[in-house]
Amino acid sequence: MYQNSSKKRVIIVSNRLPVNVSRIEGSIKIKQSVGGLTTGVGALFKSMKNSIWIGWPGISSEKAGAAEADIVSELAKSKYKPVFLKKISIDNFYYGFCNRTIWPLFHYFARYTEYSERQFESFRRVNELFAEAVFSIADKNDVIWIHDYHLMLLPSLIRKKWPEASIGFFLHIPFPAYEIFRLLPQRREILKGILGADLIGFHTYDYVNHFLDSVRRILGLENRLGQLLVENRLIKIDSYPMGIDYDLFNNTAKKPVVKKEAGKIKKRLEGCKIILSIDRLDYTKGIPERLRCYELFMERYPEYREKVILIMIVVPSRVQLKYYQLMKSDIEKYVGKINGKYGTLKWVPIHYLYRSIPFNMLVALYNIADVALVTPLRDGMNLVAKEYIASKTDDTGVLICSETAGVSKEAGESLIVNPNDINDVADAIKNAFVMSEKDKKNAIDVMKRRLKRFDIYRWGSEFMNDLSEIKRYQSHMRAKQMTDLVKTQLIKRYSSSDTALLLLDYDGTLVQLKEKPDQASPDDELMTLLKDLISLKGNTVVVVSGRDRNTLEKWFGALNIQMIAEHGAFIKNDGIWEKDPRLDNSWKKEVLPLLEQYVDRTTGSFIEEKEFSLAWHYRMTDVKLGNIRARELKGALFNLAGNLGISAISGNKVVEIKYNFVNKGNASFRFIEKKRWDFIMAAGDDVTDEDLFSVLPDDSCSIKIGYDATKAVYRIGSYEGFRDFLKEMVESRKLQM
Ligand code: GDG
Repeated sequence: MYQNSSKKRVIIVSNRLPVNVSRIEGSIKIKQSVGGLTTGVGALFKSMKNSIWIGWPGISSEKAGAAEADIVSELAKSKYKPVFLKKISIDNFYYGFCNRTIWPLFHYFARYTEYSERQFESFRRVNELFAEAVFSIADKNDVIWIHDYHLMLLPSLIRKKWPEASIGFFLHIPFPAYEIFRLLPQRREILKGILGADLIGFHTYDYVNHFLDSVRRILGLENRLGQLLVENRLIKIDSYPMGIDYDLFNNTAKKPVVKKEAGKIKKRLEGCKIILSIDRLDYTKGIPERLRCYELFMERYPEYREKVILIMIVVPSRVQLKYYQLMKSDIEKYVGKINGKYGTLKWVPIHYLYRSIPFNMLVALYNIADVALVTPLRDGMNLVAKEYIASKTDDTGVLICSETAGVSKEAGESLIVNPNDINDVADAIKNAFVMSEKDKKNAIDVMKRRLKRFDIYRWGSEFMNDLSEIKRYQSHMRAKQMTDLVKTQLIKRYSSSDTALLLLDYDGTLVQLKEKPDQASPDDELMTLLKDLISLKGNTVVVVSGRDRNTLEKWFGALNIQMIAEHGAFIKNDGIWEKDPRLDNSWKKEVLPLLEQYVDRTTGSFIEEKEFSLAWHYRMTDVKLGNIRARELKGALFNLAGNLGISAISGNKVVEIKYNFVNKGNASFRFIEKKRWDFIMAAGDDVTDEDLFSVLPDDSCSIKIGYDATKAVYRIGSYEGFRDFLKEMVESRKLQM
């Protein structure tokens, strides 16, 4: 059963409500609608307490007319809140941007994709309408779960008004590869819209990776293990393969009335094996292509004629769109052609139904079908495949499934085909019929157990629990965030101290990180700030850097400042540079050739040779390749490292190699132990600064710049924020003097 650890009220928001409202001769008719989202989320919704579902009821405002109020109160009985749309919005938003732009593009049908600014405008306006509906019914403490591609701007619209809201977003269709997604003129707005959520879910890891790839290339945001920092808010992106209500299908299949129905159909088709095909009418489902495969199967394996029947159910969908009407007539012509070509007086190869069928009949068909032919050209998940398996009570039957449907990732035991390879599919049909009963049973049994475990309730619980987890993590992060109150207290402590030690990392802490290290030289503002800090009585300022001593000397040599260079290989103490006596360069000749190989293999990367360390920089490489190579390089260095006493550490787009004993912590300790300081502060932005934080006495003030995990006690989002803090420190101390 569905379990939500947070116990908060859940507001489900999707384009369509799970019901379809119509007005026939003045009276309101409410009918269950058909579709994957309705079936899956619908089951979950029923099991949620206090939940509300916001969506369009399938009727235009014009048609609803004076009955709008009645519809609202009728739907309220089922906890549905309708959002009424005018006909023009339905045309431009639903039949326009949603179904002429996003749907084809996200399913890799770039050639069917239309681009219209007017339709996008309508998309934006309808998303705003949905936002208003959310604000009118929800409150900030509710969990808001937004579904699917129609509402991709909604997460950020809600976030803008309610910065702390708990927002989940789930995409039911594929998220395409970057090369496809980039074709969309509004790609930035769409990504930013989705990123308003705290948790973003997809059916498969492929879609997760495609999304993260697009975010990285289009918005320049780097993820860390599926987590992204968006305007100081940590969000999570993960895969949640949607399940079904397993027990509902399995138990329904065992009901006497369903068994009776199944028996009747079987009797009518006696002597024939049944192949089942069920889809909404859509070009992504590959219905004409499937017919072509069945035709080839008839041609190639004539022994099966009169022994097999294809039951093809096509459920009407998006009938207003011209293309769908054409597709319907093409399918019907093709069915007629095959039936005419192979049919006999006693037998028709295809039983074709263009309508939706009652649930019990659907389950009866799943139950008796020898083969389910699920060969969409592209499908986010495909629940039909899962429902077929769950409805098997005698554990026999074969699923043939497209590799381009999300479900194939969880149905490894089925016959997986390339839906464009008609030979492959025709042969798979034949193989399904010659498969041993034992193999069929084994395959069905394994898939059934998996579906039972990861059912729709587990899917909902996992998504909701991860959403509350990420909210908890966000508030933990905020706890470290330096508040105005903490700032005031720290500055007070600092300004009343007689001796203060300030240990400051350079790149990313005092200046912005740049593509090339030599571009990050100190600007006038920073030089003034450092001079001010040094001039204050009792202050000792140490720049703790991984940079070489010559660069640091060039920049800061004229100031009365202490310095740590190359992570501690050199220390400038009271004006004199000292070198750690244990250092030598014997290891470099072993490591340099390896680094050179990585430079050759990774365009844009380069080696920086410092006196006692080496750094491989990859900030200017293709991000994905750079990250992969950095991991490989660390692996390759691992074997050398143990023998040579060196270690490779990852910094910000750099891998640094140096002796183990050289680190910012050991070097800084020389300054810490010099005297009894009244106030110690250390600030840094990357992993090498964690060594520094770990040697600080307990009452020190440690500040992490940025949002990665840290040992530091406080956090400031950016180097600019940290400079402001330093300026305040200077001002307050000046006042004390
Ligand atoms: C989208 C994504 C993703 C079908 N015919 C009848 C009927 N159905 C029900 C099935 C099933 C649902 O409709 C179809 O679900 P799918 O998953 O196959 O497809 P989409 O509607 O395109 O759904 C898809 C899904 O969202 C969920 O995330 O899997 O990839 O495109 O549940 O049982 N139900 C009844 N009569 C019918 O004739 N009663």
